[in-house]
Amino acid sequence: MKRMLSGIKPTGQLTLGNYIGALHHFVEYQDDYEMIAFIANLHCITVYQDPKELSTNLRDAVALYLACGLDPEKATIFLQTDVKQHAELGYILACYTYLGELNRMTQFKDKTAKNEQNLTAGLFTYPCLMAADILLYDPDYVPVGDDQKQHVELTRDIAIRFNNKYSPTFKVPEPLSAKVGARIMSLTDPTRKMSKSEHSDKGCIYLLDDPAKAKKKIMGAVTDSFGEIKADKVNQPGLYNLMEIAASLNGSTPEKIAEEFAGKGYGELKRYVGDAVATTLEGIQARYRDILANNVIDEVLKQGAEKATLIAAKKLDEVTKKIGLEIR
Ligand code: ATP
Ligand code: LTN
Repeated sequence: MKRMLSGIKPTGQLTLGNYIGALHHFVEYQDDYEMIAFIANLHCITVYQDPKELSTNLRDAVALYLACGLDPEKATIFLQTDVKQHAELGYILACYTYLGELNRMTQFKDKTAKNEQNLTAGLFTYPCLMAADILLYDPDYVPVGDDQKQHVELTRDIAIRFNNKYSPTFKVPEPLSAKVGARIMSLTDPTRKMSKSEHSDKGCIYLLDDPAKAKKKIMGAVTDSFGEIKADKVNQPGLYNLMEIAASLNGSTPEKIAEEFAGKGYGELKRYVGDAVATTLEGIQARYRDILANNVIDEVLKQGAEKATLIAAKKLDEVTKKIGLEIR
């Protein structure tokens, strides 16, 4: 069975973008692949987090992994800091990554361009930790949203470099992102990614939003004044984004939805999308409440960390030996 690995960093509450771009695929893939899904808590602190909020978000993220349908019997689910090898290999791989490569990472460049103050070294080197997260487990595929593809490309370069310098050690993984829903946009500004770090609450739907409130956000989404429903991502990005949301949730495509709604009003389309979102959230939230009530999270994480550590420890051992870090 081929292996797949991915992670989410819950710097806030998980969003519909996380669900459509990532989580939903983890669930789809768990039957046909050996799925490893972790919570990237070390990545969260590249930007300051309130300790109480962070801790709550981590617990919620695990509960939401399960509520969205990840099954701990099939998938390995764990918290990054429970497997100490991530941080160690992250440091090692930073020694095989060039400053120029990190300087080219768009996520970091965007933050620098925004003139954000006090950017940390952790934020700069975070792609090295992400490479470690991946390479410890030799996955074949890494399912991610569009914004993360560049980091997986860098991971491939680091793996190839290390393999060439020593001997084959890491599997070179492929990024995997879906044709529909790899980049869900903000409801208030369809040129920007729907993001939990966004300032306006109206542009982003959270998986724990009240379904009626989520529907309202969809009804208030920015569209355009053409007055005609077409699947035109370039000229009608707001409308296209709404169709992409519904298409991802209902297993359709924006083009098919545009055909169905041709000649109808934007309000009707928005109601359809809003219903699809509300139904999805209701299902997830009902399971989320059950999971919290049943106190299963600690046990899931314990078992996941045990399974993950077996793989990670073996790989790190191989790496440290090859580099010559051990005294024989
Ligand atoms: P932020 O939302 O704060 O920018 P992030 O999206 O970069 O955070 P994660 O929460 O770790 O960070 O993202 C987890 C996964 O969800 C990644 O694979 C990411 O590509 C995907 N993802 C996040 N937002 C979206 C979106 N709007 N559309 C599609 N996929 C997304
Ligand atoms: N960097 C990712 C989260 C992440 C990840 C990973 C995804 C950390 N490690 C390994 C895939 C594989 C993010 O910010 N979205």
